[in-house]
Amino acid sequence: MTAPGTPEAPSLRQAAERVLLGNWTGHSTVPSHSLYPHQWSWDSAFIAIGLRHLSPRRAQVELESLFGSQWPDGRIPHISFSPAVARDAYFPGPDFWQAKTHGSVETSGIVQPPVHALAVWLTHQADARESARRGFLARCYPKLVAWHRYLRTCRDLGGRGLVAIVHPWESGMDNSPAWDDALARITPAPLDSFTRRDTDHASTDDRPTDLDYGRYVQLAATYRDHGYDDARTPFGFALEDPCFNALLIASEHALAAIAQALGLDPDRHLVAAEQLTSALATLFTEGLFHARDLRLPPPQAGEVAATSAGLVPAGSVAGLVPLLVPGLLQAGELLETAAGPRFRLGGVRMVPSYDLTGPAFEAGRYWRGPSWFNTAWLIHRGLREHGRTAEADALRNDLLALAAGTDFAEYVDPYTGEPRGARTFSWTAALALDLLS
Ligand code: 9WN
Repeated sequence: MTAPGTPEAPSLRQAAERVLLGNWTGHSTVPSHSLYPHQWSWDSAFIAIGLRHLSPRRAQVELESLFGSQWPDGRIPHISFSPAVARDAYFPGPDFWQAKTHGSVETSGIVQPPVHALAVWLTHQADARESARRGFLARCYPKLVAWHRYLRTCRDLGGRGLVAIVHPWESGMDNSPAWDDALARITPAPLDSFTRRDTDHASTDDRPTDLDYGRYVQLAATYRDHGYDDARTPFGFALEDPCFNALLIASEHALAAIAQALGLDPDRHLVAAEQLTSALATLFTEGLFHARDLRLPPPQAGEVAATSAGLVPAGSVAGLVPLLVPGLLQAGELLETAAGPRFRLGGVRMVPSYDLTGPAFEAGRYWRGPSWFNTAWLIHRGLREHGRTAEADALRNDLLALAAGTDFAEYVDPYTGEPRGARTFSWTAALALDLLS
């Protein structure tokens, strides 16, 4: 369904640019001054993808300032804290994470999905001559290689060649129902041991619950107390997420293009992409990619395992994101699922974050149903990748109409389009700008 009243492109473009200029801090962009007043990892990648149309130079600075917080082991932390912001403006802040890697940059210790190589490549292409003159790709390439190496070695916790996330925040889809069963095994930190700040700025109905937060805090504190050492931490939560791994594949393809542009051999990246793609296939069942729970207790005698492969039954939008993988063998079945009753691509205001028919569906609560602009952008890219132009055009129009009609909301009700969470949210503006360009 295309929402009526798609605004004139020039005014929407200007409005999106105003959001990005307003959220710019001098070297990077905050997702939202109120709710998220620091630099977030995958946000910066999406933001650069839009910002490149406004200022390729600024998009480069955005990404390179994020890479400035990279750890010696190659990880790119999910938050890079701004020293200009009050230490308790966001929870958990720098005092909780206690992670100062080098220099004076304070960061979190977990990661987010690896969209960065794709963002670097797209940013370079926005002004390839000037980017080459500035040595942008040459500086980013070794950092991206180290980042992917970290993920493919330290985070291959299942030994299958897929990356595992060790915290729901690492998925970028914090309270997705796909994490519910795994989280239920985690004893939450006492609620009086921390103070949330998110609910100062957004309705409690639109956010994760206190119980979720207790578990998030517990998991992060365990990792922190083991020095963020992947070999030593007893991870109670470890899952292979299809979105995270599909983005790594897309980024390996981008790294191959970057290597080629630099006159280097792209083969190692193409081989990595191929290996990841065949490992990703083990997450496919019943028309959708599902997360694999690496901590699933073995079935008791006489009990039948939920699925033989340890796959989580909950279906989320993360399972559709592999559509952007070039040459994906499962694309046809995945497209059927996307258009079917569970996700109703083209039949609701924008693709929902969780199965519309699922038992945990909530139209307004964060990643438990609402439609998000970044996942719609990724699926739009996947539709184009697989030649589904009409569906891609319709999703593009839906995204633009909703961005315009909600003052660039963070997420929306998939049925009504009602805005939820933050407004003037950076990646919503950036990705709208990208689709207008
Ligand atoms: C925790 C910044 C981030 C996004 C995530 C989104 C939300 C943070 C939070 O905001 O997560 O990282 O405080 O809820 O879930 O995808 O990167 O926009």
